[in-house]
Amino acid sequence: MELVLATRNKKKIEEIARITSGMPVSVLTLDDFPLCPEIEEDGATFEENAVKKALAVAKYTGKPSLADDSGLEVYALHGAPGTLSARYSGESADDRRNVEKLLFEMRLLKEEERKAQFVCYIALALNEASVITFHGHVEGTIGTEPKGFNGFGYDPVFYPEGYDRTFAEMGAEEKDNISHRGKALRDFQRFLRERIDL
Ligand code: ITT
Repeated sequence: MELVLATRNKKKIEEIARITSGMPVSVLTLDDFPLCPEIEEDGATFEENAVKKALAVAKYTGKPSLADDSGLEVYALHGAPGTLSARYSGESADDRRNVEKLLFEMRLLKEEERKAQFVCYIALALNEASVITFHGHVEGTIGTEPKGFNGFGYDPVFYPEGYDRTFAEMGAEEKDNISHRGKALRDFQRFLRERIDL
């Protein structure tokens, strides 16, 4: 089955390609469709945004599409940065600025107030009208300074529950085994095995 990944985030593409490498799918990206228009992520939830991206790309390409909408929710910040995770620090947001802003917003919080979760929604649009979603999450704690250089986004400050290393201090396989994205994609894999005649 050919699948177009409805994302322009290179790090996500790396993770999705890695986790789906044993599955019977061949992955195309938006680089294969350079004129595909930008999709505005204006949904109130991760699920809405993932569905919107997958349907738009399936419609444009005429092929099944897989979208990922994900982010970090800090409970003491009422779920922020949430669906705004990629753009948390504003117009010129990048991973470093987003982490800096997060640490600043959390500077007065004690250890027990630093709980958070990573959430990932994967939407599979089989065509422009039919879509299925899968999701995964992982609980953890936000550190007080960045640690490690692997991964992307908020990985350097996220300590998954039960570990004393951040996601950015872990190898790819170790993160995939416990991450929100790994869980959602393994759910997607079970669906493929059970429901689609490959
Ligand atoms: P696309 O919409 O093109 O897929 P994006 O980066 O804009 O790319 P999102 O709107 O889903 O994607 O935002 C996801 C953000 O959440 C991402 O930029 C990171 O800041 C954060 N994030 C999601 N998964 C993460 C992970 O595994 N590790 C660290 N940060 C993550």
